[in-house]
Amino acid sequence: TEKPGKKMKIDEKDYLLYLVTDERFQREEDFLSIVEAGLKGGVSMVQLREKNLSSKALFYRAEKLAALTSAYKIPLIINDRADIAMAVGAQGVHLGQDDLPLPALRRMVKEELLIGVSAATKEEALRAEAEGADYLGVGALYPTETKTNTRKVSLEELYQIRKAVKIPIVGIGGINENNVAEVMDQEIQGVAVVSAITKAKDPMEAAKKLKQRMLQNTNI
Ligand code: TZP
Ligand code: MG
Repeated sequence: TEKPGKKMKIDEKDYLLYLVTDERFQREEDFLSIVEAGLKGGVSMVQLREKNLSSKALFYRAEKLAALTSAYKIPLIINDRADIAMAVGAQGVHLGQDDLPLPALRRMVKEELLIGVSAATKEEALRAEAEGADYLGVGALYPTETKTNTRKVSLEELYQIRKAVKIPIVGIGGINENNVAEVMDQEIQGVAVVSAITKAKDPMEAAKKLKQRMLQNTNI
């Protein structure tokens, strides 16, 4: 097992099925057990994304999640909060376009954390890559109830972004078992989902099904 706080080696394959949490959209069941079911079903990376917790509550949530993901040897990314990522020994932090500028954050965290960036245009993608982002989340590819104020990215635009940068890309926004194959057809490294797993009756089966549909895709 990797020691918490030690930078985990991230492989392109780790981006395949990226589970993003959002407690508002989870069934009335223990948060950690849903994530664990996802991990058992083949989730390869996890992001803690909680917008309504105090710093203290978020820290404790992150600490528990870090224990779980490190037991499964799966990278953990914390949305917005590099301080919490460092404090719990997570592997990375994820930034939106309105969060701290990447160069400023990089000066603080050096190479201790991966930095992922959300991008919805080729310009944003190219800038993030030039500034040293480790991966990109690109979307929203489909309508989603999980996030308001999303920007629409078409599959064609996703493909153009894929051609423009070299760093790994995960698609996001309304991805489910019915559309995951056409998303992977854009030659990206993986998909990030919230509701397709966390709102499923059986999160482990949902993760398995997504993975199965992705692996039927000959690009991977
Ligand atoms: N960023 C763009 S769309 C989105 C985020 C966080 C929400 C994705 O959630 P879902 O439930 O997989 O559509
Ligand atoms: Mg953010």
